[in-house]
Amino acid sequence: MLLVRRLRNTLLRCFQCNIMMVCMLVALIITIWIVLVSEPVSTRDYMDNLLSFSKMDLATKRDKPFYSNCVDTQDYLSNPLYAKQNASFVMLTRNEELEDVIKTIKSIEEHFNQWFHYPYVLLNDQPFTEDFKTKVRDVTNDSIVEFGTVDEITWNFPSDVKDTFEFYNAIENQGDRSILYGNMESYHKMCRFYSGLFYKHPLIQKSEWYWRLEPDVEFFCDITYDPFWEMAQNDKKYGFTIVIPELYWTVPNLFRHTKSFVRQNDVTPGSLWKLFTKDYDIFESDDPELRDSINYDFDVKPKVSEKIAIEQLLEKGNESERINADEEGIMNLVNRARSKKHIVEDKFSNEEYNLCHFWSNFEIARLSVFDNEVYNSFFEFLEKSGGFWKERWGDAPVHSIGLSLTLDLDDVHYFRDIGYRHSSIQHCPHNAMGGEEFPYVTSDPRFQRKKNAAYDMGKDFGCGCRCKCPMNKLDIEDSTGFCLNVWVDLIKQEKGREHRAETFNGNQIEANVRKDYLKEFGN
Ligand SMILES: Nc1nc2c(ncn2[C@@H]2O[C@H](COP(=O)(O)OP(=O)(O)O)[C@@H](O)[C@H]2O)c(=O)[nH]1
Ligand SMILES: *[C@@H]1O[C@H](CO)[C@@H](O)[C@H](O)[C@H]1NC(C)=O
Ligand SMILES: *[C@@H]1O[C@H](CO)[C@@H](O)[C@H](O)[C@H]1NC(C)=O
Ligand SMILES: *[C@@H]1O[C@H](CO)[C@@H](O)[C@H](O)[C@H]1NC(C)=O
Ligand SMILES: [Mg+2]
Repeated sequence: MLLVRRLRNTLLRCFQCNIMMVCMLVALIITIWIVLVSEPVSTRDYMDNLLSFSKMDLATKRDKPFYSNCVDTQDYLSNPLYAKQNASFVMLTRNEELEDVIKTIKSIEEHFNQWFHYPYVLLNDQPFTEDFKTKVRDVTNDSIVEFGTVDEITWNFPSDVKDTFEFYNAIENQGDRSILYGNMESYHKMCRFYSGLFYKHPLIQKSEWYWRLEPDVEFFCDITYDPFWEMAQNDKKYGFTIVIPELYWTVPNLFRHTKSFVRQNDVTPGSLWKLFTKDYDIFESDDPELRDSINYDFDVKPKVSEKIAIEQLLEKGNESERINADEEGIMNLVNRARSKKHIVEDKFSNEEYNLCHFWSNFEIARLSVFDNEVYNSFFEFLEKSGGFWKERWGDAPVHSIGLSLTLDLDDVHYFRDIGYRHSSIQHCPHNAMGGEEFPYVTSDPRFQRKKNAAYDMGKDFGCGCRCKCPMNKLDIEDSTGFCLNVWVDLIKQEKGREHRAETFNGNQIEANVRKDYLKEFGN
């Protein structure tokens, strides 16, 4: 078990630095070593122990599922305290995606909206066809559906860049470098639109809240309460269901520009900032060189010893005094002179983007988290930098980092109970125990289920309601748990005192090392 814990710590540290490849190699070697040397344990067991969040209770005082079991929806709706919220579903899509749009709407209707009847807003950069509209209206039953077009001025890049050689060259170049979707102009437009413009659309502005959908997404559990209402009741402003790391080469300069924005506008980020940044300022010391060169806990001892040994060497200008102990100092000096300065590549004033982001194809949020002065000027700033075409900034990292300029951790909710799939990534929670007491009741004949429809078995710490998770698919909580781990780590700490890394009292450590050194070598 000690080995497993050590391996887990190594892995976690690895994800935090940018030399991921090297670390993964090390992790691989350690794994092979463990498998060969220690008692035989299957790899499967290791995976289970490594980051098996799906079996853990992640609820804390600061954030937990609003309900940890099914709710009697009829009861819920008739409670006089309940009020339907000013909210709508939002989906940007194309005429040719009709089939996938229908799949999504059927899924959300069956699992949630047949009871709550929130309206839909569908947007497109082209006008929707009559056929598209009719077929979408068919599946939404009595929910209101509105269709909007994104005008060309909003959809296109600013006129001073959109037809330039640099623009096409940059986009083509990203294709050459195999950046995912990098050479698709329309994908860049979509990301830019979702990053800073969707919430300005008149149809979206009609609501206070939105729930973002995409074609071909799937919900696995019943959502038997109203997420908008619960968020309002619990002072939550933004909800996510998947948090994962971004591909580095889509956003190499996003954080650099963010830091410039923060500095130029004197912004004080909220505590959510900690979820997305790696803090390298772990060594509290009067020595700026030590502060800068110590980035990880394993740097502390070697860097401080090196400094003391060199310092002692240089202090002894008196030749006759040079004793054997100085050899260590000389070796250190030689090593330091030979070594390249250790660089954490993306470190800006001791911080780095850790690549984590809320997977924004699912979002339940207040529009005001984007439509405010700070976020709007942040978007303007990013737009001027050209990163939406020079690089392939996704709306997910832009949303996440942008939100953290104003939001605190407590403003955010993890919808752990919402089972969700988009493309090949999915989150599906364990069912709560005792869910059988809450039968499924439908009024819509299309969603009739067999009397004893089979749902997953309830498990300890489960929070899902009537989930039917795909078999043999590792949950994202367990397969890519690094960012979720950061979230859990932060949200379990006391408000206002969240730390991401252990910090060191540098002056004290330095004094102790000096004392030991003098005891051993001094005269
Ligand atoms: N109208 C329109 N919608 C688009 C365009 N590109 C992407 N979208 C929509 O934007 C969302 C994200 O695009 P998608 O291709 O699914 O990206 P992915 O989910 O990141 O793979 C989906 O809802 C698409 O329908 C476009 O050029 N026009
Ligand atoms: C819903 O919110 C929007 C935006 O804040 C507002 O303009 C609209 O009047 C609200 N509608 C209702 C019914 O309260
Ligand atoms: C070297 O230091 C010793 C002891 O501090 C002293 O006695 C000696 O005179 C010094 N020699 C020189 C050359 O400065
Ligand atoms: C629409 O929903 C209502 C209840 O909300 C139901 O009575 C009706 O049968 C549904 N219509 C269709 C076409 O499924
Ligand atoms: Mg998609």
